[in-house]
Amino acid sequence: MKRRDFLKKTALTLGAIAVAGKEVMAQDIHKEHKMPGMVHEPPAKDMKHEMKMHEPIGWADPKIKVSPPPPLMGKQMGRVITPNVLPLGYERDGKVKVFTLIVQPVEYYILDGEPPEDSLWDKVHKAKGLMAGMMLPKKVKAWGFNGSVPGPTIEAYEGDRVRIIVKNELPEPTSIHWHGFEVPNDQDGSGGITQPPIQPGETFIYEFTLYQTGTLMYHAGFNEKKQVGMGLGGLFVIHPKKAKYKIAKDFAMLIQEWHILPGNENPDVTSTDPNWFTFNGKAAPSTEMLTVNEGDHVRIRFGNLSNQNAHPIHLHGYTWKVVGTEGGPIPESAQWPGNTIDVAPGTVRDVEFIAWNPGLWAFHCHKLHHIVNAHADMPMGVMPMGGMTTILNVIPKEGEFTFLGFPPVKKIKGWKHPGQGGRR
Ligand SMILES: [Cu+2]
Repeated sequence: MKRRDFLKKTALTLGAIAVAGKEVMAQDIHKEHKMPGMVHEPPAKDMKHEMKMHEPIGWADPKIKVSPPPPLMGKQMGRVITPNVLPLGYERDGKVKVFTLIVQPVEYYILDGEPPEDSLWDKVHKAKGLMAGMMLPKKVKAWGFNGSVPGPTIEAYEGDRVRIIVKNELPEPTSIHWHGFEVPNDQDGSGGITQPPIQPGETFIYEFTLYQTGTLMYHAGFNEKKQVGMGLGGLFVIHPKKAKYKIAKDFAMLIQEWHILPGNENPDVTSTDPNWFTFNGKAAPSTEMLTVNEGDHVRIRFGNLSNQNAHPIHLHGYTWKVVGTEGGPIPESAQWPGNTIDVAPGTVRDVEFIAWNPGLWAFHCHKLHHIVNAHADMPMGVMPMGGMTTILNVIPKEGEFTFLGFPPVKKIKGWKHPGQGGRR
């Protein structure tokens, strides 16, 4: 026997002895400690349910059939425009406005890929093609309402009695919190504090009267870090009974952030390093532009449901007035001018201005990490516009819009530059 083979054989034999010795010892210990009725017994039947609770829960439970969006999607008062998101209509039960929200798994695209050919986005997106692979469609397995991420925008009037029927089609319990609403305690939707969580397949009905006005939000009120991170949020606009002035275009934008690794469709909800940033669930260039006519009185409402970051939203070419927060309208004497508004998580900011300055105006978060897509290690080249970026398209009163050739900026007759923007 060669020396090498001898050594190999000896090692194997020694190994076998060691293993056998271990087995003997283990058996002894086992015998010594075995007592009837302890851990050695198979689990009793009534423990089965408890065991099941510890099984990993996925994005969707195949046993739960996901409902199609209710027919009320898209039918609404139609006063607020939520780009990329449909509004939610209501039915009436006497004086009560009845809304339906189905909380469910939603598979959708944060980024649709290249903008449609010859679309305005296609024309503006000059840097496209310079970074191969950055415009690949990005699919995400999110959670949403009525097939939509974020959920549909709900609109109602001050004084309305609303009933919101919430059906849970998630693979785990949930509840819906009415963020900033002054409602009776049992309607707050804090799962585990003000109500038992809504179990998968179950329905819960909220009903309350709206005493406030302004931009509010709704979001998951149970297992929030995960469920809000999975996308469960939406906007709720309460109009005053009587508006003081007319708004031509009233936009609403829900701000969200995500961590979704390249090649992965599942958001990492434990991450504190988001890499996808969305306006109404979409990253540029899949964000719908905000189109207005020159001279329009424009309002834009921002609500932030990000897990982590405040987003300083900036508009080119304009000075706006901040006219509202999550607490409702700001008295005129306390409104303040600006062109960048920091929207912290959980807060709302409403801004207004007159669209006096025609053209295509970049409109984006000013944390520049938040305005590109597909964050990954890669050689730096020209990174096309992405993330929390959109465009305010102010169509001039005279002359046709031509890309890079629109009429020179002119002032509306009688316009005094306020330096403070907003309404005159
Ligand atoms: Cu940002």
